[in-house]
Amino acid sequence: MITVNIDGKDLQVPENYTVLKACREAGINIPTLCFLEGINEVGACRLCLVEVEGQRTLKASCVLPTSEGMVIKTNTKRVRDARKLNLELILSNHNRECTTCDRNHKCELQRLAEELGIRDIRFEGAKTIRSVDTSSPSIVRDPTKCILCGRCVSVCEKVQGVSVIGFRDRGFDTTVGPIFDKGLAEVACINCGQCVVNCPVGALKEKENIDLVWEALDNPKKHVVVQTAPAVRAALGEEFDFPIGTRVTGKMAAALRRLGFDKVFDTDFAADLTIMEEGYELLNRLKNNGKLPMITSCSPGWIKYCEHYHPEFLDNLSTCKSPHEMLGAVIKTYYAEKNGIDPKDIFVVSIMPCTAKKFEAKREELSASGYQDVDVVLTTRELGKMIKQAGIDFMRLPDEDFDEVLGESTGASVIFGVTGGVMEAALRTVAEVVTGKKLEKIEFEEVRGLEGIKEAEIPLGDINVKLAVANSTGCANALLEKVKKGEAEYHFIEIMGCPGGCVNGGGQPFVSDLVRTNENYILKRANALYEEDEAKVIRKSHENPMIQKIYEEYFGEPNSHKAHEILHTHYVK
Ligand code: HC0
Ligand code: SF4
Repeated sequence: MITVNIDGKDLQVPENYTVLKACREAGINIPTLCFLEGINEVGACRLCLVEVEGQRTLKASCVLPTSEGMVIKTNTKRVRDARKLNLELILSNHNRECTTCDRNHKCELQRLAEELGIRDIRFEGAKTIRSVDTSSPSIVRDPTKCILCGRCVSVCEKVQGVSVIGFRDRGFDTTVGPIFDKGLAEVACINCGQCVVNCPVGALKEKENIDLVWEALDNPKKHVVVQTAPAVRAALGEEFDFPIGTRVTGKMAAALRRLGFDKVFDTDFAADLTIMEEGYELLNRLKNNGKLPMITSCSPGWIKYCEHYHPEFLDNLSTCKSPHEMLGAVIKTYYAEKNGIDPKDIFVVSIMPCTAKKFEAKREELSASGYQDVDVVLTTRELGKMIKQAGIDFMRLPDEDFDEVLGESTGASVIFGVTGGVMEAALRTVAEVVTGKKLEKIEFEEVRGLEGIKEAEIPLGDINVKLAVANSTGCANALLEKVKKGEAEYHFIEIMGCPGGCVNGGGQPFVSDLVRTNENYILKRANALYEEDEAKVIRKSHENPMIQKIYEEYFGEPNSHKAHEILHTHYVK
């Protein structure tokens, strides 16, 4: 530990602390725009300036290491004036149409302009003129709002291992985007949206599809069915100022009913169905010398990553469709037949924490009934907007249940939304199927936690099954390289495209850098899902009575011919 003096007070901090970290620990909120801990520590925005005794110039605290006896001043006139000037310069080249901006009230630049007391912008100069990139089915990029902080570039490269966006041109013409001014759809972007959730301003956002859903709801000929992903319930409340980690499952179901959906179903039901299909697929591969390791296939960002960057692993992917696609397919086949509705009149909306699901839903092969399994995907943020547009007072809604039959789910399915959850859910079922005995303990702590890569060995009957779990495509890449080089061997791997899993998906509510300093928001959302699992009466997918019923009535058994036709897919190299 070393001692530093911040604004007249001594503070002990570890030797590797930056001045910014020390100040934040001292309870001083230094303004930042480009900083993202461990990911983008570049000192680009120059808002975190401080005065250091003995130094002539002001220093960017985010990249300044602390040293013994350092005397730091964070609130002098010189510091305040310099920060304000730098913020005005950023604002002078920023498209300030705040009232129509997607990030109105959720913009870190807007908040800092208010906090630093900006009332005039003295330098109204030329503005960067670039066209808005709407080529991607998932993400819209508006360079006129970009502040060149580099957060998206760093996340895409360092966390996701993708690197399809970077700084282009020089000086005043500098911009961020794909190479040669291409659109995001023309490069190998995986649509994960991690650039979006880490953008401090409105330069990156999801492709909004709310109007398509209003149109379907207003069409009396359409039977409009909605389903919600596991991770949405752990974060939707944040859009209505509930504390991070508040579970709002019941209010969400109530809000969807009030929005006018004919049926409110739960993707969790299909997560249970996935466990049946994927669990039996794993057992088949283990018994019959099938391709191993088998790798989960529910995260569409990861699937696109695999197609572009690791096509040699495509045969390792489970052939299961992702749960929401399975549910879409079940709605337009089983449910349509049972209720005498023509699938052409059914409109399926998926509420997902994910931007990549917008792309996934458009894949032509995902159309078991002859029509797309899922018609429109909205993010958690878009659902929040719809609820506000409808004037629904979310806080005061009662808790309601999902609709029968496709709303029934278990604790196993809800933890799909956090890294390790699909693996744990699969183990709960596969272990009981293999041994024929009830598990004494159904929690598999080995695969819990937010580390990028987790490994475990679990005895299942007479084999020790070797498992690995990776979250973020960057970590998936590291894991797969080890497998390729023969340095590691597994039977089953879970991969989720986003760091932490879907709870931190690209479609989830924005969490500012400042809030992240004080709260582990990913862990809080994850814990909300583990709490929901614990609160469920049935916690294993194969014990879901509605899953048993759908096999009896429709599919016969897991991996049957009919199940393959409706619930599975294929990958093209
Ligand atoms: Fe996920 Fe899913 S768990 S990918 O992370 O498997 O997006 O929440 O909906 O489909 O169930 C996201 C979350 C899902 C799917 C499920 C899976
Ligand atoms: Fe990179 Fe993902 Fe953003 Fe595409 S969506 S640019 S892959 S971070």
